[in-house]
Amino acid sequence: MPPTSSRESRGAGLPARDPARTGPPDPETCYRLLLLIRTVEEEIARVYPSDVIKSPVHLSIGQEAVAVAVCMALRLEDVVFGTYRGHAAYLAKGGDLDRMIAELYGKNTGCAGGKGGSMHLVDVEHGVMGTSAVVATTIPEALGMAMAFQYRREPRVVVSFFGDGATEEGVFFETLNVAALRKAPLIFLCENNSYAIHTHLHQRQAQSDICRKAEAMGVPAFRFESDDVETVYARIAGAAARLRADPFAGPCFFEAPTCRWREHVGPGEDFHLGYRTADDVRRCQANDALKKAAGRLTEIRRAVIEREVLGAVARAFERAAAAPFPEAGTLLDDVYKEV
Ligand SMILES: Cc1ncc(C[n+]2csc(CCOP(=O)(O)OP(=O)(O)O)c2C)c(N)n1
Ligand SMILES: [Mg+2]
Repeated sequence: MPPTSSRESRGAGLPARDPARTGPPDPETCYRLLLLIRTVEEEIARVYPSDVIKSPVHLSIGQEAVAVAVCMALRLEDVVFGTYRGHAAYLAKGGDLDRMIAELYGKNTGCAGGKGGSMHLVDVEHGVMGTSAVVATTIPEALGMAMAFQYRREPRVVVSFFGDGATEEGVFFETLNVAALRKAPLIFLCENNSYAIHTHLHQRQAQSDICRKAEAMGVPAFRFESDDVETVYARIAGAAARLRADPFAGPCFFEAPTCRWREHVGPGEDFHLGYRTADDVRRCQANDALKKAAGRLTEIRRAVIEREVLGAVARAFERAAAAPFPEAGTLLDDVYKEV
């Protein structure tokens, strides 16, 4: 059954968001989420060299806008599946901040008990069904959940986030095919940052129009021109409303252009590798969604939100540092889900 709470908790003392809200994106919520994700990831990057974080980290600095726009159009009872670059989707969907940072620290208060790390985030209560280190693996899982909602006639939407690289996996095509056949209430969301590790899309795909691949499998597809929050939000809110109204309305596919500012994995930059230049990234930075969102608020409101977010992030890192590691005897716990 869907969660029953009427207010969505944001964890770590951040104010609740009304999950039933479907109007235009609220500029304060938008700024708060973008700032939260950016601040968390910059703090991860800052502390990473000290080795307190026990897992690889794939930062989404620069990519936050898509996850924020999509998740703002979702309700608490809707769910998302993501990738190892999943901090943004987890936080934007309302995943608990303290439990995420504790997970990165490998602590037993972490959202996966400290055993999953950055690539395996989960917060079922807030509709974050899981992220995975293995490219494309959560795409069929998302379809399974969408088919369950459809079978039970629950007006709930599933979003499957994945990168452009995931569209090269066989399971991507298989999942789109079955989703189209079954008319599943599923939104496929490709965050196209042009790269799989260090290789550009055009060096990997002879036919690199990703929307055409989706359409070839029978899934209507739409490519956003940019990661503008308002535009993405409006389209996704419309798609989600359609799927809630009719769980047999069928899947849809969106491709959103985005830009990863940091290296593929780790806290730094990687321009020395030569696959792209600092100028390429500077061009993306000129369109920073966080700066644009800040510009929509008064200085006073901005200052209030900044204090709130910075305080919550600092507390989350302090709590993670102070929490205990899991007991050795719990190593094999939670390997299988008892049903
Ligand atoms: C099945 C599988 N193959 C290869 C890898 C190695 N790998 C890790 S990330 C990655 C690139 C994926 O790129 P994309 O889907 O565009 O996501 P991005 O990292 O750009 O967010 C690859 C090939 C993997 N983790 N899983
Ligand atoms: Mg990519």
